[in-house]
Amino acid sequence: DVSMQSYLDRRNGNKKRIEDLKGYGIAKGRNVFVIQVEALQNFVINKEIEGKPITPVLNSLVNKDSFYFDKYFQQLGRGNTSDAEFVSHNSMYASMRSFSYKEYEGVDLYTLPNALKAKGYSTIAFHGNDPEFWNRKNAYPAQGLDKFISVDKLNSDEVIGLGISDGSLFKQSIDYYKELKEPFYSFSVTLTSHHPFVIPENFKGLNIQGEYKDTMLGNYVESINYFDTVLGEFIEELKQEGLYDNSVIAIYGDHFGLEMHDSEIRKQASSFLNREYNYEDLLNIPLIIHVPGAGVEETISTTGGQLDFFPTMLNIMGVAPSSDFLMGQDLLNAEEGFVAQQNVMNKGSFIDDEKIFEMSSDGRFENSKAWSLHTGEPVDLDLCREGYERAIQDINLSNYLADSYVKGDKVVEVDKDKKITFSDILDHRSEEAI
Ligand code: GP9
Repeated sequence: DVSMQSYLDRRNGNKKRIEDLKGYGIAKGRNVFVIQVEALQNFVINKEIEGKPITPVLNSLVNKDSFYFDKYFQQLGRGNTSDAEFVSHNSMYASMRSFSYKEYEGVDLYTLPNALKAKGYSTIAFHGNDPEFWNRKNAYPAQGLDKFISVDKLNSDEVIGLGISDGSLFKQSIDYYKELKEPFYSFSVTLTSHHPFVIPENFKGLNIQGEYKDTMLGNYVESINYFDTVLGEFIEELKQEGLYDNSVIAIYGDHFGLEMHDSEIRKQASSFLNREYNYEDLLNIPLIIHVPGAGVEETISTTGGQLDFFPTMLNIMGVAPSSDFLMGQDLLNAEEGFVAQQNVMNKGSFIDDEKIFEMSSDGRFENSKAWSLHTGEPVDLDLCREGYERAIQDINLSNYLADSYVKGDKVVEVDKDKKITFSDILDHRSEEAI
């Protein structure tokens, strides 16, 4: 694929050859199921409570035909769940002025659904609440999500908490798949594990009796276990309908569920994890990309985040990005990981493969904190200066690019004489450029 190679040449200075790319094209032409899971945090994966696995289905996916990204982090702006969607589909930082689906409503951005549509895919989204919630109804068309199935088109036969139960949503989605032109891109946003995580007794599969019974942590893991159970049923239905073998199923969490700044919840989570519940657990969400029959079983521990989802999926789908304007990187082939934060942690904070840097709320670098991602030991702030500057520049650059799109500029103009391309900016990362 010549254009993928030319993209790599531009982005990586010719260091990577297409034939050396891990996972390239392993799901080419398959139907894509992306499931964004409400409040799914990474610590539940392969974890037990009272001797029972919390996520047996996700655990089994992790162990077969999947890439599992265990150092994957949320990256939101003002729009919470909807920003998880926006960042994952657009590989751009979310807006902090307003929520991204408002800020960029109707703006013609290059997105994962649009990239697949250009390859002949049909697209559909499912969500068990009002179509207007987070302005999805108005934002989805330009995002490339052509059909939007939400509460107005669904049977509200089973409602839990904020909307139609995940089990019912999955079951009802099957009928739509039967009618859709293949190949298709399906995007499901789940709801049942929404705060405060209380689900009816007869939906609880773990039957927690000990110290976590009826606590926030106990309710949280019950609701995640419920999601896991209905995910297993969904996969069985895909198998029965002959939709499983030719699929790729990508599952990730939208954002944290258990608040770290609530002392009681923090105490419960710390005691459950047997370590201090901190940002590295709070912001860590799992990403699992399951490719049935592909024979890949690998845990990728390069630090990444929702910004990296789009380029990673393009690699797996064997699609060359037709834009240089992706802020993230293909995590299967990245040499170094880097995730900037701007919402839960102050702007300038970042996580890389070694450490977490927490920018001080007084805006003074010297009052900030940094510690090792692996040992929790303090890290010298001098080692964080470069990452701090990059975190700010990346967010500013992304916002600048998004604003250019809003204004309808296709080329980023830096000064009156010079048109600068994204790869120029990437190479120089110069503050003046933005
Ligand atoms: C609302 C749902 C949950 O549509 O997606 O949103 P949240 O409250 O988590 O942002």
